[in-house]
Formats: sequence, structure tokens, C-alpha cells
Amino acid sequence: MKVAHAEFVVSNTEVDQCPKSKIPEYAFIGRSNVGKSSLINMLCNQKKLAKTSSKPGKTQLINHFLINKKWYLVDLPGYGYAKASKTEKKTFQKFIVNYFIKRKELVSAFLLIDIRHNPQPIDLDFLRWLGENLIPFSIIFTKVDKIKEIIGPSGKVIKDICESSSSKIDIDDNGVLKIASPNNESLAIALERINNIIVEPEKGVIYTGKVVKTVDFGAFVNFLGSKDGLVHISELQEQRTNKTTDVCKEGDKVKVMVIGFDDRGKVKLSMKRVDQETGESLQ
Ligand SMILES: Nc1nc2c(ncn2[C@@H]2O[C@H](COP(=O)(O)OP(=O)(O)OP(=O)(O)O)[C@@H](O)[C@H]2O)c(=O)[nH]1
Ligand SMILES: [Mg+2]
Repeated sequence: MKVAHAEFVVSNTEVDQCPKSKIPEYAFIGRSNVGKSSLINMLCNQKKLAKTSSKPGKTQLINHFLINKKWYLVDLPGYGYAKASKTEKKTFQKFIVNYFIKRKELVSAFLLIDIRHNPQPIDLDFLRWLGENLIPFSIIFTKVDKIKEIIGPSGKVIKDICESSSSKIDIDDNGVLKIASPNNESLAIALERINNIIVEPEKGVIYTGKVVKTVDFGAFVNFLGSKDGLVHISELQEQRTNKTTDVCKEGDKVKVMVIGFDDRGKVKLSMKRVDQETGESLQ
């Protein structure tokens, strides 16, 4: 199908104020920064129809775009949990829930997942929620182009990774990657090289890392191959910490959550927000 005409119609947070015309619509949903707005622009062959940003949280409203004057594409904000105050039960933002439950014109949702990360608990929770509410959906994997960087020009990069890690790597057309290594050490080398190419630390995601340096104000942790981040002393454990080395020492394997980035783009990590035994979020 060719998109000959695409125009922005309206933004709002109230499903009751969405367009009244009874024409079909398709909504894009997924975590912030997964590429929902970019995909709408790509499908409509326009650069700035839907607003995009490298910083998560750009889209904040329900945005209707009229396509070929016949149907709508709907750009939604990234879903996040809204805490139901008393019960501590996690629910999705109310206006997103209302949109999906009440919008009769919605034919199908497209749930976007960044192919570089495992689906996160919130993705799985949202998928389950769609299913429980009988809302049809399809899954779209985004950022598949990043996988091509592992292959490199004429396969140069992948060849080098295979040689340096004594591993065999296959990547199929869907971006699914299979690694065969003779031992854990080779596998770790291959994964480190691959992660260095494709994975960007993402806020809220939990990684396993290694303490590379302890200082008065916290611990530097290496994760995702060669990426380093700081666990500030206040983020080491729930209780007050007097000395970093009371909690961890160089070489320790720890589980860290990315909690943000400083002004220079350095990664801020937390250990206390992750169950160090199970690797689950304590938030
Ligand atoms: N390499 C690559 N980058 C992409 C792709 N899709 C989106 N991006 C980049 O990812 C960033 C986020 O894209 P958006 O389209 O704003 O993401 P979003 O899901 O709408 O994010 P929110 O509005 O915050 O929920 C931007 O820097 C895009 O350029 C893709 O397929 N490949
Ligand atoms: Mg967006």
C-alpha cells in the first residue's frame, strides 16, 4: 500500500477527544525510544511528521495522523508503569489504558520491540494485558539495521569477531543471531565484541557487570562489553554506606540498573534497585 497523503490531525490525552470520524485506525505502542514515531515517519515518507528524539519520552500524547484521508495511524507515548498508590500494584498510564479499552475505531495495535534487547518485563506485561483485553496486536522489531553493523562491509567485522573469539556466528534475515563457541571464554569474547557494536545502555534496564574500581564516592562497574558506569555510594545498598568497600570490591560480579546519564553522557548505575540474587528490579 502506498501512502500518498499523510497529515497530523490532533493530539490529546483524552480518548473522548480523539477524532470522531468512524474510520479505522492502527496504534503504535512500545517502550520510549523504541522507534514508534520514527516508524510512522518512515511509512509516510516524511522526516518530521511525528516528532522524534534520541532522548526517551519525546511523544507524550495520543497523536492522530490521517493517512490517504481514509484511516489513521496513531503515535502513542512510551508505556510506563503508573503506581496505583495504595496497593503498590503497577498499572499502565491511565490514558493509554483508556485509549486501548475505549477506542472502538482501533483495528490493531503494533507493539514495537528493540531487537537488540530481550523483551523487558514491561513489554511482556503489556503484551499480556493486550491479550487479556482481546485487543489484536502484531509485534514489530525495530533497529534491525544495527545488526548489520556486526556484519560490516563485505562481512569484514563479523569475520574478525569469529576469528578473534574462535566462534561461529550466524545472522538470519530477521536479525536473529546465533553464536556457537567452543567454551564460555570464547563466547564471552564474541558477546563483548557484539555488545560493543550494537547495544546502548538503556535507562531502567538491568545488566550484569563487574566492579573495576572502588573510590570514596562509589564503584565503577564495567558492563555491556567495554561500557563503564558509576554506582554512586548512595546507590550501593538500601542502608547508608560508610565505605564503598564495605559493599563491594574490585572484581565482584554485580547486577546494576541504568538510572540515568550525567551531563556528559556518562552512565549512572544503581545496585540497590536490583535484587543482587535474582537480578530482578526492586522498584
Ligand atoms: N538505528 C536506528 N535508529 C532508530 C530506529 N528507529 C528509531 N531510531 C532512533 O531511536 C531514537 C528514538 O526514536 P523515536 O521514534 O523518537 O522513538 P519513540 O518510540 O517514538 O520514543 P518516545 O516518543 O520517547 O516514546 C531516535 O534517535 C531515532 O533516530 C531504527 O530503526 N534504527
Ligand atoms: Mg515518539
